[in-house]
Amino acid sequence: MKCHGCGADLQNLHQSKIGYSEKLTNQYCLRCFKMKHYKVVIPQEITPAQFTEQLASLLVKPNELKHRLFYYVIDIFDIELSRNHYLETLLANEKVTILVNKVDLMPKAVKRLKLQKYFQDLFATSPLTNYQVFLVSKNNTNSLKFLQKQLEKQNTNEQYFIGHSNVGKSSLINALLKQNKQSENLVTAPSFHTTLNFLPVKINDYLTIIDTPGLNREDAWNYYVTPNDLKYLHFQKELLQYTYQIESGQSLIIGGLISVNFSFPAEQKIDLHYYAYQHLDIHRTKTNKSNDYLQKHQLELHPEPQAELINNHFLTYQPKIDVKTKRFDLSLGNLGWINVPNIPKLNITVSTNINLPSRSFQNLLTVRKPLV
Ligand SMILES: Nc1nc2c(ncn2[C@@H]2O[C@H](COP(=O)(O)OP(=O)(O)OP(=O)(O)O)[C@@H](O)[C@H]2O)c(=O)[nH]1
Ligand SMILES: [Mg+2]
Repeated sequence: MKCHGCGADLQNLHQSKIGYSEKLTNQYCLRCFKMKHYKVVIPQEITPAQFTEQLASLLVKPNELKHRLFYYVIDIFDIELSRNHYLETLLANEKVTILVNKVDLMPKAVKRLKLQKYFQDLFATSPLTNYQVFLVSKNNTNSLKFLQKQLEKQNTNEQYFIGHSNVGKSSLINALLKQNKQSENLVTAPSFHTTLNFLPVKINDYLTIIDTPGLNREDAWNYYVTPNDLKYLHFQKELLQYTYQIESGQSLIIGGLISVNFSFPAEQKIDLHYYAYQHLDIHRTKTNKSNDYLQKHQLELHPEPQAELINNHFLTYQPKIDVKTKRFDLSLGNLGWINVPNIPKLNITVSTNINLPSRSFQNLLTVRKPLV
Protein backbone atom coordinates (compact mmCIF):
# COMPACT_ATOMS: atom_id res chain seq x y z
CA MET A 1 0.00 0.00 0.00
CA LYS A 2 1.16 3.50 -0.80
CA CYS A 3 0.52 6.53 1.39
CA HIS A 4 -2.12 8.65 -0.37
CA GLY A 5 -0.39 11.85 0.70
CA CYS A 6 3.22 11.37 -0.43
CA GLY A 7 3.31 8.09 -2.35
CA ALA A 8 5.74 6.35 0.06
CA ASP A 9 5.30 2.58 0.51
CA LEU A 10 3.68 2.14 3.93
CA GLN A 11 5.69 0.25 6.54
CA ASN A 12 5.14 -0.29 10.28
CA LEU A 13 8.66 -1.25 11.37
CA HIS A 14 10.82 1.89 11.51
CA GLN A 15 9.25 5.03 12.89
CA SER A 16 12.07 7.28 11.62
CA LYS A 17 11.95 5.95 8.07
CA ILE A 18 9.84 6.99 5.12
CA GLY A 19 6.26 5.66 5.01
CA TYR A 20 5.87 4.74 8.70
CA SER A 21 2.31 4.09 9.82
CA GLU A 22 1.07 2.13 12.83
CA LYS A 23 -1.34 0.22 10.65
CA LEU A 24 -0.67 -0.75 7.06
CA THR A 25 -4.35 -0.27 6.31
CA ASN A 26 -4.14 3.48 7.08
CA GLN A 27 -4.59 5.88 4.18
CA TYR A 28 -1.68 8.12 5.25
CA CYS A 29 1.74 7.61 6.74
CA LEU A 30 2.20 9.27 10.12
CA ARG A 31 4.16 12.19 8.65
CA CYS A 32 1.48 13.01 6.07
CA PHE A 33 -1.25 12.60 8.65
CA LYS A 34 0.42 15.21 10.85
CA MET A 35 1.27 17.54 7.97
CA LYS A 36 -2.28 17.40 6.64
CA HIS A 37 -4.11 17.82 9.93
CA TYR A 38 -1.77 20.03 11.96
CA LYS A 39 -0.14 21.94 9.04
CA VAL A 40 3.29 21.33 10.53
CA VAL A 41 6.49 21.01 8.54
CA ILE A 42 8.11 17.63 9.11
CA PRO A 43 11.43 17.11 7.39
CA GLN A 44 12.09 13.54 6.35
CA GLU A 45 15.41 11.74 6.09
CA ILE A 46 15.74 11.35 2.39
CA THR A 47 18.40 10.98 -0.21
CA PRO A 48 17.37 13.39 -2.94
CA ALA A 49 19.85 11.78 -5.34
CA GLN A 50 17.59 8.72 -5.39
CA PHE A 51 14.72 10.76 -6.78
CA THR A 52 16.86 12.10 -9.56
CA GLU A 53 18.08 8.58 -10.35
CA GLN A 54 14.55 7.21 -10.36
CA LEU A 55 13.41 9.87 -12.78
CA ALA A 56 16.55 9.64 -14.87
CA SER A 57 16.19 5.87 -15.26
CA LEU A 58 12.63 6.36 -16.45
CA LEU A 59 13.74 8.95 -18.97
CA VAL A 60 16.77 7.20 -20.37
CA LYS A 61 14.87 3.97 -20.91
CA PRO A 62 12.44 5.02 -23.59
CA ASN A 63 9.59 2.59 -23.81
CA GLU A 64 8.52 2.73 -27.43
CA LEU A 65 5.38 0.72 -26.80
CA LYS A 66 4.06 3.13 -24.25
CA HIS A 67 2.89 6.63 -24.80
CA ARG A 68 4.45 8.68 -22.00
CA LEU A 69 4.08 12.38 -21.50
CA PHE A 70 5.93 14.76 -19.22
CA TYR A 71 4.57 17.91 -17.61
CA TYR A 72 7.53 19.91 -16.44
CA VAL A 73 6.35 22.28 -13.71
CA ILE A 74 8.22 25.50 -12.94
CA ASP A 75 7.40 28.36 -10.56
CA ILE A 76 6.80 31.79 -12.12
CA PHE A 77 7.91 33.45 -8.88
CA ASP A 78 11.19 31.57 -8.84
CA ILE A 79 11.89 30.97 -12.51
CA GLU A 80 15.64 30.53 -12.56
CA LEU A 81 15.90 28.38 -9.44
CA SER A 82 12.89 26.24 -10.22
CA ARG A 83 14.40 25.07 -13.51
CA ASN A 84 16.55 21.97 -13.56
CA HIS A 85 19.00 21.96 -16.44
CA TYR A 86 19.95 18.31 -15.99
CA LEU A 87 16.29 17.35 -16.25
CA GLU A 88 15.92 19.50 -19.36
CA THR A 89 18.82 17.61 -20.96
CA LEU A 90 17.19 14.28 -20.12
CA LEU A 91 13.92 15.49 -21.60
CA ALA A 92 15.54 16.90 -24.73
CA ASN A 93 13.83 14.49 -27.12
CA GLU A 94 10.58 13.94 -25.24
CA LYS A 95 7.35 15.74 -25.90
CA VAL A 96 7.18 18.12 -22.95
CA THR A 97 4.49 20.43 -21.68
CA ILE A 98 5.97 23.18 -19.55
CA LEU A 99 3.52 24.17 -16.84
CA VAL A 100 4.47 27.64 -15.65
CA ASN A 101 2.72 27.50 -12.29
CA LYS A 102 1.60 30.09 -9.70
CA VAL A 103 0.54 32.69 -12.29
CA ASP A 104 -2.07 33.85 -9.76
CA LEU A 105 0.83 35.74 -8.15
CA MET A 106 1.31 37.97 -11.19
CA PRO A 107 -0.33 41.40 -11.11
CA LYS A 108 -3.64 41.32 -13.02
CA ALA A 109 -2.46 44.06 -15.40
CA VAL A 110 0.24 41.80 -16.81
CA LYS A 111 -0.88 40.41 -20.16
CA ARG A 112 -0.98 36.63 -20.24
CA LEU A 113 0.03 36.56 -23.91
CA LYS A 114 3.16 38.52 -23.11
CA LEU A 115 4.07 36.05 -20.38
CA GLN A 116 3.40 33.14 -22.71
CA LYS A 117 5.80 34.62 -25.25
CA TYR A 118 8.42 35.26 -22.56
CA PHE A 119 8.51 31.59 -21.65
CA GLN A 120 8.32 30.42 -25.25
CA ASP A 121 11.47 32.51 -25.91
CA LEU A 122 13.15 31.53 -22.66
CA PHE A 123 12.97 27.83 -23.45
CA ALA A 124 14.09 28.35 -27.04
CA THR A 125 17.66 28.31 -25.70
CA SER A 126 17.08 25.20 -23.54
CA PRO A 127 17.89 21.63 -24.64
CA LEU A 128 14.15 20.95 -25.08
CA THR A 129 13.20 20.45 -28.70
CA ASN A 130 9.52 19.57 -28.54
CA TYR A 131 7.70 21.67 -26.00
CA GLN A 132 4.63 23.78 -25.42
CA VAL A 133 4.02 26.25 -22.62
CA PHE A 134 0.88 26.57 -20.46
CA LEU A 135 0.41 29.18 -17.76
CA VAL A 136 -1.39 27.61 -14.81
CA SER A 137 -2.27 28.05 -11.17
CA LYS A 138 -3.95 25.90 -8.58
CA ASN A 139 -6.05 29.01 -7.87
CA ASN A 140 -7.17 29.68 -11.42
CA THR A 141 -10.18 27.70 -12.60
CA ASN A 142 -9.85 28.54 -16.29
CA SER A 143 -6.28 27.37 -16.47
CA LEU A 144 -7.22 24.14 -14.69
CA LYS A 145 -10.11 23.46 -17.05
CA PHE A 146 -7.83 24.02 -20.02
CA LEU A 147 -5.16 21.80 -18.49
CA GLN A 148 -7.63 19.01 -17.81
CA LYS A 149 -8.84 19.10 -21.42
CA GLN A 150 -5.28 18.76 -22.66
CA LEU A 151 -4.56 15.91 -20.24
CA GLU A 152 -7.74 14.06 -21.21
CA LYS A 153 -6.92 14.30 -24.90
CA GLN A 154 -3.91 12.06 -24.40
CA ASN A 155 -4.80 8.43 -24.52
CA THR A 156 -2.44 7.24 -21.81
CA ASN A 157 -2.16 6.67 -18.09
CA GLU A 158 1.50 7.64 -18.13
CA GLN A 159 1.40 11.38 -17.68
CA TYR A 160 4.05 12.51 -15.22
CA PHE A 161 4.16 15.83 -13.33
CA ILE A 162 7.85 16.42 -12.76
CA GLY A 163 10.20 19.20 -11.68
CA HIS A 164 11.93 20.64 -8.68
CA SER A 165 10.58 20.34 -5.18
CA ASN A 166 8.03 23.02 -4.21
CA VAL A 167 6.98 24.15 -7.67
CA GLY A 168 3.43 22.99 -6.93
CA LYS A 169 3.09 19.62 -8.71
CA SER A 170 0.94 18.05 -5.99
CA SER A 171 -1.05 21.26 -5.51
CA LEU A 172 -1.98 21.27 -9.20
CA ILE A 173 -3.07 17.62 -9.05
CA ASN A 174 -5.09 18.35 -5.90
CA ALA A 175 -6.76 21.26 -7.71
CA LEU A 176 -7.68 18.89 -10.56
CA LEU A 177 -9.09 16.43 -8.01
CA LYS A 178 -11.17 19.23 -6.51
CA GLN A 179 -12.38 20.27 -9.96
CA ASN A 180 -13.62 16.69 -10.35
CA LYS A 181 -15.35 16.78 -6.95
CA GLN A 182 -12.88 14.42 -5.35
CA SER A 183 -11.07 14.93 -2.07
CA GLU A 184 -7.67 16.62 -2.28
CA ASN A 185 -5.60 13.75 -0.94
CA LEU A 186 -2.09 14.80 -1.79
CA VAL A 187 -0.08 16.47 0.92
CA THR A 188 1.44 19.84 -0.03
CA ALA A 189 3.67 22.17 1.99
CA PRO A 190 5.92 25.25 1.76
CA SER A 191 8.89 23.08 2.76
CA PHE A 192 10.94 20.85 0.44
CA HIS A 193 10.40 17.16 -0.29
CA THR A 194 6.79 16.63 0.55
CA THR A 195 6.03 13.97 -2.06
CA LEU A 196 8.37 11.02 -1.55
CA ASN A 197 7.56 8.52 -4.30
CA PHE A 198 5.83 8.11 -7.66
CA LEU A 199 2.09 8.16 -7.03
CA PRO A 200 -0.61 7.56 -9.67
CA VAL A 201 -3.66 9.71 -8.93
CA LYS A 202 -7.00 8.93 -10.54
CA ILE A 203 -8.69 12.22 -11.42
CA ASN A 204 -11.72 10.66 -13.14
CA ASP A 205 -12.58 7.60 -15.24
CA TYR A 206 -10.59 8.95 -18.17
CA LEU A 207 -7.65 10.53 -16.48
CA THR A 208 -4.84 9.37 -14.22
CA ILE A 209 -1.81 11.56 -13.49
CA ILE A 210 1.42 10.44 -11.87
CA ASP A 211 2.75 12.74 -9.14
CA THR A 212 6.48 12.47 -8.53
CA PRO A 213 8.94 13.55 -5.83
CA GLY A 214 10.45 16.94 -6.55
CA LEU A 215 14.10 17.07 -7.49
CA ASN A 216 16.47 18.49 -4.94
CA ARG A 217 17.15 22.22 -5.00
CA GLU A 218 20.72 23.06 -4.29
CA ASP A 219 20.18 26.77 -3.90
CA ALA A 220 17.14 28.34 -2.29
CA TRP A 221 16.34 30.99 0.29
CA ASN A 222 14.29 28.32 2.07
CA TYR A 223 17.52 26.91 3.53
CA TYR A 224 18.39 30.17 5.28
CA VAL A 225 15.12 31.47 6.74
CA THR A 226 13.43 30.32 9.95
CA PRO A 227 10.81 27.60 9.27
CA ASN A 228 8.14 29.96 10.55
CA ASP A 229 9.02 32.48 7.83
CA LEU A 230 8.67 30.10 4.87
CA LYS A 231 5.29 31.80 4.47
CA TYR A 232 7.13 34.85 3.13
CA LEU A 233 8.52 32.72 0.29
CA HIS A 234 5.35 30.73 -0.53
CA PHE A 235 2.09 32.63 -0.42
CA GLN A 236 -1.22 33.05 -2.19
CA LYS A 237 -1.49 36.82 -2.64
CA GLU A 238 -0.90 38.75 -5.84
CA LEU A 239 2.49 40.48 -5.94
CA LEU A 240 2.68 44.20 -5.28
CA GLN A 241 4.78 46.60 -7.31
CA TYR A 242 6.74 49.02 -5.15
CA THR A 243 8.36 51.98 -6.89
CA TYR A 244 11.48 53.63 -5.46
CA GLN A 245 13.40 56.64 -6.69
CA ILE A 246 16.91 55.74 -5.78
CA GLU A 247 19.99 57.91 -5.57
CA SER A 248 23.46 56.62 -6.06
CA GLY A 249 24.79 55.26 -2.77
CA GLN A 250 21.43 53.95 -1.58
CA SER A 251 20.45 50.39 -0.78
CA LEU A 252 17.37 48.29 -0.33
CA ILE A 253 17.46 45.86 2.57
CA ILE A 254 15.29 42.86 1.93
CA GLY A 255 13.95 40.95 4.88
CA GLY A 256 16.78 40.17 7.27
CA LEU A 257 18.69 38.60 4.43
CA ILE A 258 20.39 40.91 1.95
CA SER A 259 21.16 44.45 1.03
CA VAL A 260 21.01 45.46 -2.65
CA ASN A 261 23.30 48.42 -3.26
CA PHE A 262 23.11 50.84 -6.18
CA SER A 263 25.73 53.22 -7.47
CA PHE A 264 25.88 55.23 -10.71
CA PRO A 265 27.10 58.62 -11.94
CA ALA A 266 25.70 61.16 -9.49
CA GLU A 267 23.04 63.82 -10.15
CA GLN A 268 20.38 61.53 -11.46
CA LYS A 269 17.82 59.38 -9.66
CA ILE A 270 16.58 56.10 -11.05
CA ASP A 271 13.15 54.49 -10.83
CA LEU A 272 13.13 50.95 -9.51
CA HIS A 273 10.09 48.69 -9.46
CA TYR A 274 10.26 45.94 -6.92
CA TYR A 275 7.74 43.09 -7.37
CA ALA A 276 7.32 41.47 -3.99
CA TYR A 277 5.05 39.81 -1.48
CA GLN A 278 3.04 42.45 0.34
CA HIS A 279 4.32 41.48 3.79
CA LEU A 280 7.99 41.30 2.87
CA ASP A 281 10.07 43.84 4.81
CA ILE A 282 11.86 46.25 2.47
CA HIS A 283 13.90 49.09 3.94
CA ARG A 284 15.75 51.85 2.10
CA THR A 285 18.97 53.17 3.57
CA LYS A 286 22.35 54.63 2.65
CA THR A 287 24.74 51.96 1.46
CA ASN A 288 27.41 53.01 3.98
CA LYS A 289 24.93 52.26 6.77
CA SER A 290 23.29 49.18 5.29
CA ASN A 291 25.50 46.52 6.90
CA ASP A 292 25.04 48.09 10.32
CA TYR A 293 21.30 48.28 9.83
CA LEU A 294 21.09 44.67 8.75
CA GLN A 295 23.16 43.45 11.69
CA LYS A 296 21.16 45.49 14.16
CA HIS A 297 17.68 44.63 12.94
CA GLN A 298 17.91 41.40 11.09
CA LEU A 299 16.14 39.26 13.66
CA GLU A 300 13.15 41.63 13.59
CA LEU A 301 12.80 41.67 9.80
CA HIS A 302 10.84 39.16 7.70
CA PRO A 303 11.82 36.78 6.30
CA GLU A 304 14.07 36.30 9.27
CA PRO A 305 17.29 34.35 8.81
CA GLN A 306 18.14 31.40 11.02
CA ALA A 307 20.14 33.01 13.84
CA GLU A 308 22.84 30.32 13.81
CA LEU A 309 23.62 31.11 10.16
CA ILE A 310 24.51 34.75 10.78
CA ASN A 311 28.18 35.63 10.33
CA ASN A 312 30.28 38.57 11.41
CA HIS A 313 31.56 39.27 7.95
CA PHE A 314 29.69 40.18 4.78
CA LEU A 315 29.83 38.44 1.44
CA THR A 316 29.35 40.73 -1.56
CA TYR A 317 28.55 39.77 -5.12
CA GLN A 318 28.27 41.96 -8.18
CA PRO A 319 25.86 40.43 -10.70
CA LYS A 320 26.93 40.97 -14.28
CA ILE A 321 24.46 43.05 -16.27
CA ASP A 322 24.68 41.15 -19.52
CA VAL A 323 21.35 42.01 -21.14
CA LYS A 324 20.86 44.75 -23.70
CA THR A 325 17.23 45.64 -22.99
CA LYS A 326 16.33 49.17 -21.80
CA ARG A 327 15.42 47.81 -18.39
CA PHE A 328 16.27 44.49 -16.77
CA ASP A 329 15.22 42.41 -13.80
CA LEU A 330 17.48 41.55 -10.94
CA SER A 331 15.76 38.36 -9.87
CA LEU A 332 16.20 37.41 -6.22
CA GLY A 333 14.58 33.97 -6.37
CA ASN A 334 11.44 33.80 -4.27
CA LEU A 335 12.19 37.17 -2.66
CA GLY A 336 10.84 38.72 -5.87
CA TRP A 337 12.63 40.81 -8.47
CA ILE A 338 13.71 44.40 -8.98
CA ASN A 339 13.14 46.00 -12.37
CA VAL A 340 15.99 48.44 -13.05
CA PRO A 341 16.82 50.88 -15.90
CA ASN A 342 19.85 49.70 -17.82
CA ILE A 343 21.83 52.97 -17.58
CA PRO A 344 25.55 53.31 -18.36
CA LYS A 345 27.97 52.79 -15.47
CA LEU A 346 25.31 51.34 -13.21
CA ASN A 347 26.87 49.24 -10.51
CA ILE A 348 24.80 46.85 -8.39
CA THR A 349 26.19 44.81 -5.57
CA VAL A 350 24.37 42.52 -3.18
CA SER A 351 25.66 41.83 0.34
CA THR A 352 24.74 39.33 2.99
CA ASN A 353 26.11 38.21 6.33
CA ILE A 354 24.34 34.86 6.10
CA ASN A 355 26.74 31.96 6.04
CA LEU A 356 26.19 30.58 2.57
CA PRO A 357 28.57 29.33 -0.12
CA SER A 358 29.49 32.13 -2.51
CA ARG A 359 28.46 29.94 -5.47
CA SER A 360 24.96 29.58 -3.95
CA PHE A 361 24.78 33.31 -3.33
CA GLN A 362 25.52 33.94 -7.00
CA ASN A 363 22.91 31.41 -8.06
CA LEU A 364 20.28 33.16 -5.94
CA LEU A 365 20.73 36.37 -7.97
CA THR A 366 20.07 36.55 -11.71
CA VAL A 367 19.98 39.33 -14.24
CA ARG A 368 17.35 38.67 -16.90
CA LYS A 369 15.19 40.38 -19.49
CA PRO A 370 12.20 42.03 -17.80
CA LEU A 371 9.40 39.57 -17.10
CA VAL A 372 6.65 42.20 -17.11
N1 LIG B 1 0.26 31.08 -5.06
C1 LIG B 1 0.35 29.81 -5.42
N2 LIG B 1 1.00 28.93 -4.62
C2 LIG B 1 1.06 27.64 -5.02
C3 LIG B 1 0.50 27.20 -6.25
N3 LIG B 1 0.75 25.86 -6.36
C4 LIG B 1 1.45 25.52 -5.25
N4 LIG B 1 1.64 26.57 -4.44
C5 LIG B 1 2.36 26.57 -3.13
O1 LIG B 1 3.67 26.07 -3.35
C6 LIG B 1 4.11 25.28 -2.24
C7 LIG B 1 4.57 23.91 -2.70
O2 LIG B 1 3.48 23.17 -3.23
P1 LIG B 1 3.52 21.57 -3.41
O3 LIG B 1 2.32 21.21 -4.20
O4 LIG B 1 3.74 20.88 -2.12
O5 LIG B 1 4.84 21.41 -4.33
P2 LIG B 1 5.44 20.07 -4.98
O6 LIG B 1 6.01 20.46 -6.32
O7 LIG B 1 4.46 18.98 -4.97
O8 LIG B 1 6.66 19.77 -3.97
P3 LIG B 1 7.37 18.34 -3.65
O9 LIG B 1 6.32 17.38 -3.23
O10 LIG B 1 8.34 18.65 -2.57
O11 LIG B 1 8.05 17.93 -4.92
C8 LIG B 1 2.92 25.23 -1.27
O12 LIG B 1 3.12 26.21 -0.29
C9 LIG B 1 1.72 25.60 -2.16
O13 LIG B 1 0.66 26.21 -1.46
C10 LIG B 1 -0.19 28.16 -7.08
O14 LIG B 1 -0.72 27.88 -8.15
N5 LIG B 1 -0.21 29.44 -6.61
MG1 LIG C 1 4.50 17.13 -4.05
